[in-house]
Formats: sequence, structure tokens, C-alpha cells
Amino acid sequence: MTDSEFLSTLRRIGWREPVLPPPPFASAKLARVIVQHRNAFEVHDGAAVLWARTKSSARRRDRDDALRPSVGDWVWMRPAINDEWQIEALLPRHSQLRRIAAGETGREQIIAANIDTVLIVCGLDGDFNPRRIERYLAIVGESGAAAVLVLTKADRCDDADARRAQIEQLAGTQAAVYALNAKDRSEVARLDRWLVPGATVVLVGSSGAGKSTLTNTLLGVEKMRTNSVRENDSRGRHTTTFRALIELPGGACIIDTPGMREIKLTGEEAVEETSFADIEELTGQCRFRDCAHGAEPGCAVRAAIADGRVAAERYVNYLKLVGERDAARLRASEHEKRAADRVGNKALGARLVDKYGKR
Ligand SMILES: Nc1nc2c(ncn2[C@@H]2O[C@H](COP(=O)(O)OP(=O)(O)OP(=O)(O)O)[C@@H](O)[C@H]2O)c(=O)[nH]1
Ligand SMILES: [Mg+2]
Ligand SMILES: [Zn+2]
Repeated sequence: MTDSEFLSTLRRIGWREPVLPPPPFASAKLARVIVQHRNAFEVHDGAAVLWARTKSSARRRDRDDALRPSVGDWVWMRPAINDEWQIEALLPRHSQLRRIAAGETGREQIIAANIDTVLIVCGLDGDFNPRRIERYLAIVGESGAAAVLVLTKADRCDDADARRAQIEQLAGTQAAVYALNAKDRSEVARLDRWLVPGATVVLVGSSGAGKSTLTNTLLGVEKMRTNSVRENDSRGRHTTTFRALIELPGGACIIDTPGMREIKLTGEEAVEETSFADIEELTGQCRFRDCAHGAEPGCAVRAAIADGRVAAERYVNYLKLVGERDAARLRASEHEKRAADRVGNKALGARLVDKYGKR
């Protein structure tokens, strides 16, 4: 196969660069991670699906998740036993969607890598929650990918237009907003401008929001399993259990993901500039430069809340997310400092051994 033929097969799975990167070693194979299992990966080389594993040293639990392959990553591999491949290196990512994983102790998790657009999927049923949408916008704002809000189940909701308008207001210029029936092909076709050939799009949202339904409608076949939501509270049943990158007929790639219970910030989100730019602009208009937006005269933030330009709940959520981001940032820097201390102690130990010999 010539390089240009190879490039065009890679484009089918989302390769965006004009040239191939130079292979780092003889027999190196380039592929994209399409499914992440607990101990192995399914990867695609443009022609076929292959099984791959990382080196055992890369599987240690304390390894930073950012260094481990994620769905959407481009990897260099070498042949291993049993027709499997060993992942040797990750190519630099042009974007990555991250959060602090639920339940675990502050571990960072990459939801998807090398994505162009994040579709934040939220049902217009009991799943509807503007504060949670602001949280998603905060993590997407840091990812390097564009944010799009997809409000599903518009066919089941009497005030879909009002709710869409409410979400448009909080999304501002950060994200386009759609309200649609995820089962309806012609309505879902409104998302086509984000699904151009070569684009990679990831779906995120709570369980039951309709991510797999949307994937199936875009595909035109029922590939992903879906499940009804609970009647009383619209909660889903965590039907999708792993992330998977799927080629769409139109030439884009879509990543379906399991529903998320919790979206915790990593500490790097510039929420003031991304998802809360409106509030940040107001803080610059307060009479006093160090206005705490409490009882000070001439406070532009309080004035905007009083006349309804900013919902009080939005301002409260802004304070909450900024506080959470700052706390996560502090934890991350303490973690880094401890790691650096450990390295320093090790180096000191080695120097002492050099000087005095091992005891
Ligand atoms: N009427 C209607 N039903 C929808 C719509 N979108 C999703 N559903 C239904 O909602 C239920 C949950 O949809 P799924 O696609 O399984 O949800 P999911 O986001 O993939 O959930 P997890 O895989 O658990 O994270 C299914 O019964 C779908 O048929 C919609 O726009 N309109
Ligand atoms: Mg699903
Ligand atoms: Zn103020």
C-alpha cells in the first residue's frame, strides 16, 4: 500500500494530519483505540480491528491515567504473541476530555482523546438539569473540543421550547443547543454539521439520556443496546458499559460512552473564561475592583441577578464550581509536590549509596 492509500484508510477512522508520522521503530504499526476493555484494547488500523495491550509496567494502578491509552488515542504498536499487539507509545493528543473519576480517590480519567466535538446529551424528562449542564460545559471548556448541547426526548416534553431557550441562555456563545427526538432520523440530521467526514464526536451524559439511541439513529442500525428508563425518576439502567468508537456512514466517527454518575472538575478548568464568561464580564463592571458581590454599592453581579439577566441558581453554581476547581487544583499541586519529594528522596538515597556504599 502506498502512503497516500494508507492515509485515506486512516482518514476513515479520523486521522486528520496531512502526512504520516515517522515510525519510531522498525515494524511499528499505527492504529486508533476504538474500545477500551478492562485489560485490553480493540484498535483499528484503517483496515481491520486488532487486539492490543499495554506493557505491564503501563498497567500499574498508580500510573497517571493521562499516560494510558484512551478511546480515540492514536498509538504505535509492535507485534506480540497470539496475534495481539503491544502498545508502545501514544501520539500527542490534540484534545482530551477529562474528569475526576467517580468514587475513586481523586483519580483523573480521560473520557475520550482526539475529539473535535463533545455532544452533551440531556433528556427533557426528569434528567433535565441546567446545573449539571453547566458542570459538563466546564469540563468541555478545558478539553480543546467544541461543546454542543443535545436535549433529547423533545417528543415527550410539553415545554421543550422554553427549556431549550433556558439552556441557550446559559450556553451563551460556548455551545449550540438542539432539542430533538433522538429516535427520529430527520430531526437527528440537524446534527450533521458536527459530523463531517474526518470528525470525531463523543457523546456524554447521564444514563438513560439517549446516547446509544442517538448513536443508533445516526448509524441507521440498532448496534448499541438501549434500555428504558425508570418511570418515577427517569434514571437509566447503565446499559452501555464501555466506551466505543464507531464509524458513521457519513464519514465521521462517534464515541458512545457509559452514563456518568458524577462529573468532578480536574482543577484545570478556566470556568471563568469558558462556561461563565457572562458572569466574569459582570464582575469587571462592579464599582469596586475587589467587590465581593455582597453588600457593596454598585455591584453589577447583584444588579444582573435582581433584574433576571443572570439566574440566582446559575450564580450559586458558578461560585460552587469555582470553589471546587480551586480545591482540585490545590490537591493536584500537593500531589505533585509529594511526588517530587519522593523522587528527590530517591535521588538523595542513590547519592548516599554512591558515597558510602549500601548498608
Ligand atoms: N421518546 C423518546 N425516547 C428516547 C429518546 N432518546 C432516548 N429515548 C429512550 O430513552 C431510553 C434510554 O436511552 P439509551 O439510549 O439507552 O440511553 P443511554 O444514554 O445510552 O444510557 P446508558 O447506556 O445507560 O448510559 C430508551 O428507552 C430510549 O428509547 C427520545 O428522544 N425520545
Ligand atoms: Mg447507552
Ligand atoms: Zn460585585
